[in-house]
Amino acid sequence: MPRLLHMADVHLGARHHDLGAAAAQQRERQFGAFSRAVDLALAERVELVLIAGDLFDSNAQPRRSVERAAGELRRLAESGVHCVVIPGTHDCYDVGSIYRVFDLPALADQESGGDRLRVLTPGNEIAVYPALDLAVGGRVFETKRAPESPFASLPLTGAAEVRWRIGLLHGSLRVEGKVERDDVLFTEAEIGASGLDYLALGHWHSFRQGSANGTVWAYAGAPEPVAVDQDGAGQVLLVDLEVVDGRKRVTVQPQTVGRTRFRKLELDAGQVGSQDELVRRLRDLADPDLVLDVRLVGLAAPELELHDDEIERQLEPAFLKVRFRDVATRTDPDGPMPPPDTIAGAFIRDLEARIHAAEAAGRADVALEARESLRLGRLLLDDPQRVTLA
Ligand SMILES: [Mn+2]
Repeated sequence: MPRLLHMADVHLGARHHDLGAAAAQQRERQFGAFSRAVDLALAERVELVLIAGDLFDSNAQPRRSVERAAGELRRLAESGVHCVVIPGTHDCYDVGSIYRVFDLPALADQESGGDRLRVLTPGNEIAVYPALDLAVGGRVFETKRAPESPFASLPLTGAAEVRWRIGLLHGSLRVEGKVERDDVLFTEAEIGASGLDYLALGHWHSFRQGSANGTVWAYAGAPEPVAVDQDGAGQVLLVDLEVVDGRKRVTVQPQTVGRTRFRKLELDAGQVGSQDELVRRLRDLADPDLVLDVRLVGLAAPELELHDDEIERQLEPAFLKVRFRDVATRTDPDGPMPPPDTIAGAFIRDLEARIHAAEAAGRADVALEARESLRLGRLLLDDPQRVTLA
């Protein structure tokens, strides 16, 4: 019974403008996950690999990058593993498509004459594998934005006399109230009416699985997060097609190939004495694959002075990414509340009103800033020597 490996959204060659010097490193991490996905396909002896769009982050990639990706795909071809690639939205099949500029099957599969690697293109949207009793069908548009649902004329629905019918698409499943518009959009009802055994999807970067009227569908998600907030990424899928007691059964097993890990940490501000001490404690968790998200909560001593940006900069070399947010409440400075007709009293009332208004309006960022202003202002008014506004 056929075993498939389904991956999507590898986004090779992503620019990562936001990562600065770490951009090249993140591109290597993505390539590494792609390479481990190929390792997994070989180790698990899959018959067919499906790449459901956005293998490349854009259609403009240097030749050496395309050749390097083809080198990984060649490892599959040389081991007799078939592979079907469908263009996505980032690497869409427009006039300048990477799949028009480069002959990926020729680059990856010279030995067997380009037969083991197939790239679906308009009018060439079916790959049939008689030995596996299986066919793969997709829908490829010549524009990033599709003029219609891919199911409007998806091949395979009724075609090809094979046991296993597999769909391969890049686009969004419509979800009421959540996903109602996108470049390529289809509905669960369309999946349910397709008659497919399995629908391999790409576009969403987190793993997600479901079924509709007997068709099992899944988004593999990105093998390595493309951005450091994609904590549902990091996997590829092993898909087993079996017949058990005369009935078809499709089993999807997510397998981790990504290295990026995510950890959310809440620290009690009451346990933190100083910024230096805090940075030392967090440095103990040093891990170059970890995206660490720290929130300081609870009640902090009024004199605890923390600079979020500086803390992030100090910890940066020890982690893949660090986010630090101080949302702790400061205890009031000692002493009685100043009367309302003093500058301190008027200041406090004004800031407290702003905090309440911001919270009522759901503006957590504004409320946080006002709370910090209140804290610093109270310290300044209480003892100007304790705060330096450098
Ligand atoms: Mn994508």
